[in-house]
Amino acid sequence: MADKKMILSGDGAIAYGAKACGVTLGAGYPGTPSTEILETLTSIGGAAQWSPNEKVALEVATGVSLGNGRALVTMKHVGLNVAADPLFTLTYMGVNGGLVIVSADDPGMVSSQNEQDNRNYAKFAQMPMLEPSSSQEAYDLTIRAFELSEKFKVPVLLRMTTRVCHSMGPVELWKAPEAFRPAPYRADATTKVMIPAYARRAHVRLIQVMKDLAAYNESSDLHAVLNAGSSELGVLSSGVSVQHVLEAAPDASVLQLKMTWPLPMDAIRKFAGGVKRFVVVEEGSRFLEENLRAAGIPVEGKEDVFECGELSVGRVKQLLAHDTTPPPAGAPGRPPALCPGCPHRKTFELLSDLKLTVLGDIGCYTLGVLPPFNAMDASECMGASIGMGLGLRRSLGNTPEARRVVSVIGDSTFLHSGLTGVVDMVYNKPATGHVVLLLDNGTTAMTGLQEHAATGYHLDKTPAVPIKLEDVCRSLGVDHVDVVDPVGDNDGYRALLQERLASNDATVIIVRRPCLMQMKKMAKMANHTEVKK
Ligand SMILES: Cc1ncc(C[n+]2csc(CCOP(=O)(O)OP(=O)(O)O)c2C)c(N)n1
Repeated sequence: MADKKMILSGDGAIAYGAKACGVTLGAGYPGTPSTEILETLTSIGGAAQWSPNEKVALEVATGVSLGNGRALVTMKHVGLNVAADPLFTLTYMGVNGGLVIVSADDPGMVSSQNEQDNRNYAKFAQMPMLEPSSSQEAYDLTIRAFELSEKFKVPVLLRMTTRVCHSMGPVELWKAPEAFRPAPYRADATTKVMIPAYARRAHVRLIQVMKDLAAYNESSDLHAVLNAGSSELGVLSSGVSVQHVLEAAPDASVLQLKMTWPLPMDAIRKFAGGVKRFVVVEEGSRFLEENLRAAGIPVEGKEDVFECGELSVGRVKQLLAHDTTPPPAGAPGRPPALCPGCPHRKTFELLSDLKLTVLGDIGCYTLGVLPPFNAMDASECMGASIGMGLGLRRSLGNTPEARRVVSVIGDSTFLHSGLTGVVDMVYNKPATGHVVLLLDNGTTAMTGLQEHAATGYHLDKTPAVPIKLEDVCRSLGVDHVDVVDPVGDNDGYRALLQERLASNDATVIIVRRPCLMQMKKMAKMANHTEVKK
């Protein structure tokens, strides 16, 4: 019986599911399309925090689970690359309290620098994976993920994609069956300290656990024939693609997988044997197709063009017909741009005017690559601007070109993964030194104005001790740490940048001016507090 019915996004449904499980802590780092999960969790009274990056979030979650608490970890797909180091050993260690990792993938790159398919992480790191196709399933499978995690003592990957994260749908909020009661902490170094002697045993255990999970999946309700249509065409699918298939091929038999690793190979083989034509419809890489082939199940796959971008009803029709005609070009959209009045504009006007070589990073300021600025030479992943700048200076040697190289990074990105770049700048200083522009707008603007460790607030807006960026840089031994206001003292900014570029020193210029959108949000918050008083 449903406790309550609500219209929720997939992200919202995960938060409600975690709350229903009595989650001890949700930890994560913002990233589209995952950000709303923890924002919702905190808004409904769950404990949640922004960690400085995804690796730390997963490590904190590991500690929660060690202490028999339940932990939810959220991130966008590329965040799992950052968290991969603890992840690949966490699966060996196993969990005490349930630990669920949400990877929100972005096929089609609505807001990402690549469209990597994180289903491959489940196989690579050896952990079960669940894939909801709707908000209701996001809620149900979050609860199921905690259950599975505790039953099999492994972390569970809850793999989402943009459409499921952001689409709204009705959700029956049933109560998780067992109220969660944390048990007292008991240390067990033999399963939790991964020295080689213990890790070898743990690996053997993990292989058995994955076999047990495959057997569980075979006989569970986590796969179902949704539309026992004709035996002419049978389609295997998961996630949002299931919805597209039901609409694109209403006469087909459709086998939906909710647990997509380890796979229920016997059930799939049986389904495939009962239809004349057996096709896999999957967004992204050929994860299902290749694993089915490896298990000796003959299957029809897709043309290369369908490895890129999102699927849709129209594209699924094309995929099934092996039709690779590109869709007609839509009306040209308005290109994204820095907001009017954005303080980053002053920096990119300057960089463009001085014709500098700019190694950029990930944030609103990546838009400095576009007209009218055209002021960015490379941008790779969060934190990479500093290392790339140092490497380019090395490559260019003691030349005038080397002196033109600047790294540009935002405040949230700096705390996420820029700090170690500064350590390298001090430790392995290039012959011409280096200049880092740290654009401090007091927020994580790109993903919707989230707090971070230097803003002075937690995720739930309670006050926090702010990390002082200038103190951090000075403590690392940077030769010059300057703070400038790009709007109030634009001439001083230009003169300072030119002076530092001419030196052989290691420099961080903190370019400090609040994001206008953040100022609006803070004003609203202040008014709200006034009214409440
Ligand atoms: C590993 C990883 N995690 C999260 C993201 C999502 N993301 C893109 S930019 C960004 C931070 C932007 O904040 P900041 O550096 O302060 O720049 P701003 O947008 O405020 O100018 C985040 C969290 C990402 N691209 N990669």
